[in-house]
Amino acid sequence: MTPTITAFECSPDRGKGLARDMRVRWALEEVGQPYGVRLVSMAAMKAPAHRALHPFGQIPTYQEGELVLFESGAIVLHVAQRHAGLLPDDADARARAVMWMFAAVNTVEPPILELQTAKFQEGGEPWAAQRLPLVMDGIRVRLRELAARLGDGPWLDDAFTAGDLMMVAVLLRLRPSGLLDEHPGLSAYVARGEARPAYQRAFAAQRAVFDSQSANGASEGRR
Ligand code: GTB
Repeated sequence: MTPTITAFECSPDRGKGLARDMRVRWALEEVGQPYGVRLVSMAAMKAPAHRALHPFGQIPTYQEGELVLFESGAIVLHVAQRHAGLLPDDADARARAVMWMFAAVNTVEPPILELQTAKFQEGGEPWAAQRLPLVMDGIRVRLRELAARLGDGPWLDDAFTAGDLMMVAVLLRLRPSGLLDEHPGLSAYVARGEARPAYQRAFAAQRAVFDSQSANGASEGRR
């Protein structure tokens, strides 16, 4: 059965592939599973029909027959468990891949989200200039630790897994800040992820949505 995911009708990132449908698209491309995409507006996301799928009124969601999932990490894990290609066969290596997925969303992503909040929601506050360097330093700590673990290796474990997919997707959001450039090893790691043909196909698919919406003159505010 072909799954259907949801994505922004009009992504605030203007087609840069930073919204969380991108990691789901990438996972589906990695395993070779065709999928459909239902685009939702900001208003439709908060309407009862969408909240029936996603209690928090967000994207992405994933529907496959009777199965409805939200949370990008849970969706990627589901895809990885259903299909070969994103989780190793060895039980211990599989557990480590899942561990890295959690590390991406639970340890590395939160300080990165804080930076978005500090810049875009709190940027106008009188204390913003003092808070921003603290937030950036919090991210620097995590990047230093992650870079130390990655070392010279191409991936977090022996081979590319869903753990790398999630980690690269999380780190990509940092690129505009310049913080990634402080760690050439991490920059190269992210670039390796982006160079994967499956990433390229996923990126092109989400970019095509933005291009066609732009051609139609659609616009929505940043969220
Ligand atoms: N924990 C959930 C998950 O991983 O699936 C978080 C889902 C989430 O935050 N979805 C966002 C959303 O639906 C889109 S990805 N927002 C609308 C709302 O909450 O009302 C977040 C996002 C938004 C914009 C950019 N950007 O412009 O760069 C990047 C990422």
